[in-house]
Formats: sequence, structure tokens, C-alpha cells
Amino acid sequence: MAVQFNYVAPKGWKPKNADRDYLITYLDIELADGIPEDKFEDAVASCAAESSTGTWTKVFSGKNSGVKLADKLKAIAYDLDPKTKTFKIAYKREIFEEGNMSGLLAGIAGNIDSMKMLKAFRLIDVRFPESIVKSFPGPQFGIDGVRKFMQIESGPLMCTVAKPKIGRTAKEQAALAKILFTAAKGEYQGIKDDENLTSLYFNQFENRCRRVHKVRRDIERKTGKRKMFLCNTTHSDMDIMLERADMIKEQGGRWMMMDVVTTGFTAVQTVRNQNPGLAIHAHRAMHGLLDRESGPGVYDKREIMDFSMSMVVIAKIMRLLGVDSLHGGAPKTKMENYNEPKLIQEALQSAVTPQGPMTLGQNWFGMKGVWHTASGGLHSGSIGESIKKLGEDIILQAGGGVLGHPWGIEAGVEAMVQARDIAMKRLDIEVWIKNNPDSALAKASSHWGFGPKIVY
Ligand code: CAP
Ligand code: MG
Repeated sequence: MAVQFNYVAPKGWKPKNADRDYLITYLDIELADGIPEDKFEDAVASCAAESSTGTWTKVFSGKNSGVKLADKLKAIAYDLDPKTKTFKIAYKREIFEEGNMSGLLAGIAGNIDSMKMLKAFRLIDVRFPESIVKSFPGPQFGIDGVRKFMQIESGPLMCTVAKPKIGRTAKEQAALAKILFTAAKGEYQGIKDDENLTSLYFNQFENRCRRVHKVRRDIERKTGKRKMFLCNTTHSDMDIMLERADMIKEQGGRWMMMDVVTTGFTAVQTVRNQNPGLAIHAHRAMHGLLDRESGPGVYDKREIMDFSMSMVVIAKIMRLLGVDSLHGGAPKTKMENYNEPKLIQEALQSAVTPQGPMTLGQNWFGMKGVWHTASGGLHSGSIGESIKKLGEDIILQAGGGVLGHPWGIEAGVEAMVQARDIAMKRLDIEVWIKNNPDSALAKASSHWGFGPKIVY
């Protein structure tokens, strides 16, 4: 073994006072073809070395070499399972700069997923110690803060992303907002920009922001009901994003939207720190390049085929960085990933996220929770499952599932509100439809059924 120190713990070792002293990762690997199975422990040692204090060969250990401290601060791999090729690494918390997510990730997942000795790698979970959790801002509003400013005491929030996802002018989008804000006796909360609608010649950000918020203010004044516009500020220039956030604030907006994977961890933390006052709605476009795993091993410890980090880890990172809502998948959707949404919701909302066979759990030390946004091919026939499985601190987003209703947009909203009420009262949707055959929900369910459309 070329590594300089012993990076593998004796069998049965567990980190003492983990939540005080260690950051822990849970990993799954596949050895590259040609590397014999009995090299698993060496591969694990290389991962622990490469992600903490070591490298591929022994190095100078004389005067001023730093080797003594490197040995003291090295990571320790434990719970090695040669059958499933899973293991955990415990890192002393002192090797991470508090409040610095980019630096932390460069450490624990910076090099090891690029090592030639592996042909697959998955960062299944990360458990952060108290000092690191507390070094991040966390959500500014969270579940209760959003309920307060939206004046919605219970039940999910509902919104619709304009579809076609780009095509409407700012004026046309404001007209759609008016319909969404007033249909179904004003029981619907909002409108959302889609991931690729930023500022385009036919729908410039400032124009859209002004027009849609004007409609929002008028409707709020008339009805006394709070509405939300998830206005997409996404840009790769931080200053432009912050300017856009300020424009939303000038319009009296309460929410901003940003795509958190394409803008990155630094953008999320900077927006959270520099822009108090707006709730951050985190869209996760491009997350599939980070979290999708095509092998059977993603949740039952069999073989994995790709290089990935789970959405549970991304969800924990976003809660620490301080978003107020995050797209986290949902049952019966077009992008459902191995029934993961429940684990994501627990990472986003629990005071203490439970440990499970494939999760390390997490004590949040009082950090606020995050709204779980359920979306992706959702419609009135399938949202009941989201409420049943994910609870009511969720944002239900249906784009096509409202705008594609055969009787038009208002009927799409009505069907969503009817389905929400049925689910909240724990009624049987098919019995309700039988008793209400002329309802918007009955029409929607005859059109789309009760599941997602996978191929369009
Ligand atoms: C949904 C959506 C969302 C994705 C995000 C879309 O539209 O606007 O961006 O669903 O998925 O572009 O597909 P529909 P997730 O409601 O018409 O499906 O929430 O899983 O990140
Ligand atoms: Mg979209």
C-alpha cells in the first residue's frame, strides 16, 4: 500500500462523538476492470488519503515536512463492506474551513471520483458535524416563515410554470398570471418561470418582473389573498443576479427563483447572504448530471454504473446554504429517481433526519426546514400521492398539468384545487370523481389518468 499513513480503521471502529468532531461521508465504488477484488481495501485507503492528507506515494517526511500534523489530521475509512464495495470516511472537522461549502466539497469529493482505479463512484450521503452546520446561514424564512408571509396556515402551496416554457411575451405572461391568481376562487398561489426563461428579446426580465408583480399587487389588493411569482433570476454573472433580485424587491416581491446547479454553490450562498428579504426558490435543472445513477445499486447496495452524488446530499447542501424551497422530485413524476423524494424531503425538513440503510441521517441543530417542491409531469390525478407521501409542507408545481387541461387553464387550476382538497381530507379520488362526473377533475383524470406521462 503506497499511502504514507494508515487510513483504514481496525474492524468495528466507529468515530466517537461524531456530531462534535467528524464530518462523515458514505461512499459506494466499483473497481476499474483489471483491478483484483482483493484490492478493495487499498482502494478505500487511497480514497481516504487522496481526500484528506495523502497522495499516491510516500513523500519527504523530514524537517518542515508537515507530516506529523498530516498524520494527526488524516481521514479514517471504516465500515468497509467488500461485498457491496461501500464504506464510510470520517474526517476530523478541523480539516474543513467553516462556512466554505466549495472548499469542503473539493476535499471530500474533489479528486476521488476522478481516480483511474474506479469505474464507478457514488457519494451516497454526507453527515455534517454541529460546528459546520452552524457555520452556514440556513433558510431565511423556511417552512413557517413562508407560511406567515403567504398567509397560508396549512396545506401545500400550488403554482404553475408557464408552458410553452418559452414563447409568451412579458405581457402575455402577466395575462396568464392573472388567470392563475384568480381561478378556482383564488385558491391557487402562483406562477413560476421555467428554467430556460431568463431575459429574452420577447420577454425581458425587467419587463416580466414589473408586469407580473403589478398583476400580483392588484389581485392581492382586490382579494386580500397573497400570491407568489417565482421570478427566475438565473445568470452566470453574480452582479446581474443580485440586480434582478433587487428589481423583484422593488416590485414588492417576496420570492426569487434561481437554478442552483447551473449557478453553483457560491451563487446560492452569496444570494442568501447579500440579499436578505426574498425567499429563495431553488430549481435544480442539470441535477441529473450530478445525481442520476443507472445501476441497480443506487438504493440496495448492488452494483453502481456511474459517477454521481445523491440528491440527498445536494438537498442537505442547499438547506445549509439557505434556500427556502428546493425541487426534490415526487412520486409519479416524469423524472422520479428511484423513489428518492421521501429521503430528500426528510433531508430538507426534519429537525433530525433519520439514519437509514442508505442514509447517514443528520442533526440540524435547530436549522429551519426547506419547502420540498414536487414537480415534473404532475397533474391533478397524481398530486394526491405527493401529499400522501411527502406531507403538506410542499409546493406542488404543475405546468402542463394545468395548462393542458382540455377545458382550458381555469379548469386546470380548478382540477388541481379539487385534487388538493380531496387529498387533504384523505378521500378516495376515484369515488369523488364518480360522484362528481362533470367536474374539472373528472375531465382531467379521463384525459391523463392518475400517473405521469413518461414519453410525450
Ligand atoms: C415541469 C418543469 C420542471 C421540471 C423540474 C419542466 O414542467 O417545469 O422544470 O419538472 O423537475 O420544465 O419539466 P411540467 P424537478 O409541470 O409541465 O412537467 O421538479 O424534478 O426538478
Ligand atoms: Mg421547467
